[in-house]
Amino acid sequence: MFVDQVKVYVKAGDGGNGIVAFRREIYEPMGGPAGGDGGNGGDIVFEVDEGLNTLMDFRYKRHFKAKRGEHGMSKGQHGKNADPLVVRVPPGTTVKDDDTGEVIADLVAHKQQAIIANGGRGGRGNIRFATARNPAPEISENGEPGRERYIQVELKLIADVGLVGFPSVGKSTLLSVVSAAKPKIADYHFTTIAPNLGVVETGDQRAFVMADLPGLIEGAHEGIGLGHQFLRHVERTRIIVHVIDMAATEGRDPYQDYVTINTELKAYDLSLEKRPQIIVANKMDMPGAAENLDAFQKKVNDDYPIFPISAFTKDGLKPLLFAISDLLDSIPKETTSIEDSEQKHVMYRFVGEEDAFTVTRESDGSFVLSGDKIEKLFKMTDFNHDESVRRFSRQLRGMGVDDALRKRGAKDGDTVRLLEYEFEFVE
Ligand SMILES: Nc1nc2c(ncn2[C@@H]2O[C@H](COP(=O)(O)OP(=O)(O)OP(=O)(O)O)[C@@H](O)[C@H]2O)c(=O)[nH]1
Ligand SMILES: [Mg+2]
Repeated sequence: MFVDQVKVYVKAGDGGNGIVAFRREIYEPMGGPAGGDGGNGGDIVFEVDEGLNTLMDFRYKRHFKAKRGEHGMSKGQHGKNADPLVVRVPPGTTVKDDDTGEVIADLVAHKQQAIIANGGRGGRGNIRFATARNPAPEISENGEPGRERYIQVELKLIADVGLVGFPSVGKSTLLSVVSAAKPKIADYHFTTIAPNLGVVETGDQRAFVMADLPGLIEGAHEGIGLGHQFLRHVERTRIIVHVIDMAATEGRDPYQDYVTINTELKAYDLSLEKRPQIIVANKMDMPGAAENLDAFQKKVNDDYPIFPISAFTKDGLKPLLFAISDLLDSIPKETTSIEDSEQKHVMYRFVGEEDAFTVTRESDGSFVLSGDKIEKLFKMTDFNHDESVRRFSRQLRGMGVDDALRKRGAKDGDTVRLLEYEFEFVE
């Protein structure tokens, strides 16, 4: 599977609940309030790890949940905040909200972090509700729910390795057998007309991105054939894998092919001569290929390693992939430092107002309340204490919920639903 975009579910931790508690001392049988606040829920944080270069880790895990904050305790003790859940992503990862398409984070530099979903605030304990008029309140808040959302994680794949060579030497065939990419393969020239990318797994936790490029021919640097516009892709790859038809299927001399392609690369951009190169002697399953390889090895005087393979029978692939991975490991990547990228944190922003509440009416005559703000208030209310419940009613009245219900025709005794709970409308 070729992963460059995945839909992921994240849920930040809920805040811990605040509690109602009172001091109990020998000389003060009903002491002051002593219920502590809940701890904050854990954030979901994405952090760049330059050691990664694909989104493969998301293939198996697409749900991420952070821990909730600890509940408050008696004697005014606060619950502990939960640690953030840190998810590692490769540089170049973009995160978007799946519903709105809003870009939440653009992660480029090693160690750069972004909060993808904020943990809920801890609920307040009853100490915090004490006033001169109400010194012993029986009110506490539940923790705020952590943010949950679906996100699109995207990675623009940049090829580490570019496959170059004459048309029909087997570049697309090679890509198709080492990755999940499905490029078109055929025995006529210029089958490939646009680069194909594939993620290659070596089987030892390493992976790299391979690009199959359109075939090059003599004069490519001057625009002959299709190659020219794609030579710029070669420019950006860290390694050139030079594929040669060692069976000389089309009657050309393999060594001459090799020289011609290298001349084209150099004519396009001098620096390509210094780009690390690995030579792939393909089509070794064909008669004559072994003799041609002998002759090739005698003539060639660059010290690039040569790997005899058959993309067709899949012989010789493993050593080739390991050699490519080892070579990639030895070449430093161009990376962006945190100092370069403006800020360490890209914080998520709320777009627009929270949807406060809406009233709908069901066929059985009951009224249904829904909306982010009202649902959050509800979840943060501790219904074990009358005072908390009264506070909730006041908050609803403040938001205009009672008026809205009345406008929709609600009368004393009617049923009002919110989430999975039912209340009675009281005038
Ligand atoms: N016998 C044999 N045939 C191969 C091998 N690899 C590729 N071929 C055949 O060679 C032909 C060309 O293969 P492609 O993979 O399309 O070649 P390409 O280099 O991508 O060609 P362009 O896209 O035109 O540049 C196809 O008919 C393949 O089946 C091999 O290892 N052995
Ligand atoms: Mg091809």
